[in-house]
Amino acid sequence: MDSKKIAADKAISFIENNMTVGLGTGTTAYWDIEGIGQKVKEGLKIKAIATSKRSEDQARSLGIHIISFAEIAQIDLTIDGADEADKNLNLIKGGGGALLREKIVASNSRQLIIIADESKLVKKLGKFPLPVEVAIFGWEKTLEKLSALGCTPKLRIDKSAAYITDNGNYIIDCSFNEIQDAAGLHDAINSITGVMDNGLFINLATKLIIGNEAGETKIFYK
Ligand code: A5P
Repeated sequence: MDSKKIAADKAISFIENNMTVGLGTGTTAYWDIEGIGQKVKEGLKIKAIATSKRSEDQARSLGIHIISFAEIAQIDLTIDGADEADKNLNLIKGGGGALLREKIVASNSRQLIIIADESKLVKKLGKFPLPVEVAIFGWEKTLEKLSALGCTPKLRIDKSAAYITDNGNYIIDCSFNEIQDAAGLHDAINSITGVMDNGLFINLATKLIIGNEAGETKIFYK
């Protein structure tokens, strides 16, 4: 069984009729959107906000009603993946390049359920290079300032050109190996002019659902 789908199916069981739901991005969130599409066909009534153009396209193709922030007060529940998660539910996200929209959606959600396979659960965050979304203008100087925080920064490349986010920015992937003070690092990175946001999600997730190949799930609560 696909562990990512197992986790996604469990998360979908927390969706109720008439909720506004945030849709994540990535190969795990893919299963969440597929599953929600199926429930909508069976009669579930929800409105959704997507964290990327590709998730929005997938959702629309399944008949999920997509709305904008202008139409709602708050999102009831967002389901999204992660690149790393610890047991305190702090995360690294942005491997798929959608971190800024993901964080905007997450920070406007009453609940954020993170779904993942077992490989994403770590003792300490940082092995996965931390994605940082930066303005294209002056990115070389922003990279130097990120480097001064003790990482090896690398401009993300996609098919031999710089990767451009849905928001028209670059991503710099920062290898720290091990992050000691995730909250402090989050704030230090975001205080650099030219940085839009970084992939550390601190105190945002309310549940972490880990799926495994045997079809079981383990849930960690905040
Ligand atoms: C997208 O920008 C990310 O934050 C994803 O949620 C994260 O990279 C996990 O992706 P996968 O589910 O594809 O591993």
